[in-house]
Amino acid sequence: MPKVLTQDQIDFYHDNGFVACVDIMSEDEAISYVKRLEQAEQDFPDQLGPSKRNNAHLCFTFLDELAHHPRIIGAVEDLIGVDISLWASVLFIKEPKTQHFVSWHQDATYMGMSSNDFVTPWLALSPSNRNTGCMSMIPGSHKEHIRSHTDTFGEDNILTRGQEVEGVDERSAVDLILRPGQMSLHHGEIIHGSQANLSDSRRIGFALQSYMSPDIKQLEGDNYWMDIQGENDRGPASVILPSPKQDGALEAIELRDLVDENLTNILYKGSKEKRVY
Ligand SMILES: O=C(O)CCC(=O)C(=O)O
Repeated sequence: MPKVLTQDQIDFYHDNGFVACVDIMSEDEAISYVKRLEQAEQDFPDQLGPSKRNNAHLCFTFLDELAHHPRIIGAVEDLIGVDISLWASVLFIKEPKTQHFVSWHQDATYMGMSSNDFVTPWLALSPSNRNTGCMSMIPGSHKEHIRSHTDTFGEDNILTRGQEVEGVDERSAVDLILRPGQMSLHHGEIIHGSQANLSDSRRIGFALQSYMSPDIKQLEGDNYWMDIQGENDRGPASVILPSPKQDGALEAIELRDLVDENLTNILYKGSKEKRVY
């Protein structure tokens, strides 16, 4: 019996490569997380700015809480089974009335995994809709394997390399409209992207990128994982990352810097250019 998703939602994910509008928390609770984010941004401006949005769950307790949230993990378990580790996280924040967008891409392209059958929950902490720049998915594209990507390094493109799949038939795109506290889940090979935030408020999404079962191995770089639940023997060369005990502790910041450096080496492998996110 599934824990959080319905059988229809599970079937929809496998057929289409995503599922949306999964209720995780109330809107008020989502707003309380935004308040904690804003407080942390004030207290630790160097640790949460645009160039420091990867793996912030390793130094901020409210993000670690989300990484272990029972409803998020329950939904992930419904899709990939009981043994679950987390590879990385990204805070996708689009400031009001900015041109920042995410080009059509497949997450797994540069992650260097032995299999791309993994899942990314994306939790909306603010309204995510066409006006604020929600994600859009190309249904079924996770069944086509990895397509060739061009690195654009476009100024307003907030993906690492600005990598882009060409020739996407946008007419089939589905916009994922979420209220604060709702989540979508997407497959490592689905083609997706997002447009600019035209609204007067921030669009804040927390992507847990990605949860994987232990049979999926990291083939590039060093092996850093956070154990979430179940049996996750990842071999002697892997480092199991601890949860932060308090916000912005020096030890946790140093560890996160190490993990981010490794992530950069993996995501920019073979690239001539490197950006700071
Ligand atoms: O937040 C966005 O607009 C894009 C996020 C994304 O591409 C992802 O979570 O894989």
